[in-house]
Amino acid sequence: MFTHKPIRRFITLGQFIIERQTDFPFAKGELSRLLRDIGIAAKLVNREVNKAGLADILGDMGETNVQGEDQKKLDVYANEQFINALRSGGECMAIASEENEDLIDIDSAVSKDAKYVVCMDPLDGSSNIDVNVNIGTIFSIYRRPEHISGPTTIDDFMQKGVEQVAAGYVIYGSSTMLVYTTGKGVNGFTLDPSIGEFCLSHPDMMMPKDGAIYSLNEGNHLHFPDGVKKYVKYCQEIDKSTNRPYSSRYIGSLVADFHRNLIKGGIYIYPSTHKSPKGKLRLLYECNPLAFIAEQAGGKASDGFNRILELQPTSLHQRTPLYIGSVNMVDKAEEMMRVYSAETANQ
Ligand code: AHM
Ligand code: MG
Repeated sequence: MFTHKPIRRFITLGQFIIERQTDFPFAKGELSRLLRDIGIAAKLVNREVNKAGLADILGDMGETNVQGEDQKKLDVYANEQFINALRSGGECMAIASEENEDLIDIDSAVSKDAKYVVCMDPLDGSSNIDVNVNIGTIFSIYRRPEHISGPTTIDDFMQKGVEQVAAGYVIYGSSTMLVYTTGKGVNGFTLDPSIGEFCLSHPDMMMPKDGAIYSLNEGNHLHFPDGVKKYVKYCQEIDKSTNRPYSSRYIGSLVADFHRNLIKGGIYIYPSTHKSPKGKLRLLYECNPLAFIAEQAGGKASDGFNRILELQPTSLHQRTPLYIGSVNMVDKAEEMMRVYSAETANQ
């Protein structure tokens, strides 16, 4: 007798966003359209990332960004693609990008009723572009605060991470994935190149509460706070009951290190150092969005002492130390910071 195998149902990112729209009783589809626009830009950037070795797009542009770091051509391309997608989508009123010194106001007829602002790091891990190692995009979406009206100002962006309505990242790697949250769990979508769609591949992602991977730039060891030095030593000690020693893995692309730890369990640390008392990473573009995802997946994100999502931003390009990953590992690192580095808490 002829039997039919059940046809596996693919859920594309677009379908998923529409299905989940009902999670927001007051939403009229604006946030869904905004996420859709980000998904489209991600596909365009993915196309260029995949041929970066071939095209003239690879390499230094000979310019530096606002943080004084080398800007690669692909950074510029990604920045432009995301800005263009958000500008033409009509739901975004302003953008703050790691690559632009000032906020980008979207003042167009199509965006006149827009209510959302977007923070983004269009191409994270840029030092890995030339060497064919994973890079990513990180984004974060806020609604304009009720008490603010008139033209967009920096005040629209000075919201704590707890106010995010959505956040996500794209990882360009052996396969390209988009992972996002709207505060109702975390879902991951893998780009199927044959149909050009992100398809739901990792529903309801949860971060293991414990892990056996620690991830930080040990080249800076001498400059770490004592609490971090003690935590690294703890990771390296032998103790079978807690699976130690842990493995050290550091890709140098925050998105890639975070993504691995999200799936396998682990901790990523970019602490304050003597050279950079506020660390390297940016609160708005990198730390808040990943902290939102980490918490939604059952993980934790801290600056060593305080919850990342409760830090009050005071400037667009503000930096903060970051301890993020499996909850028990972040708890342990925080404990070491409290015991050995309490004096750095208020720096
Ligand atoms: P970027 O946004 O300019 O790429 O910088 C952020 C990156 C992170 O992705 C990565 O974890 C970190 O910087 C690596 O820095 P370092 O080389 O100091 O370890
Ligand atoms: Mg970055």
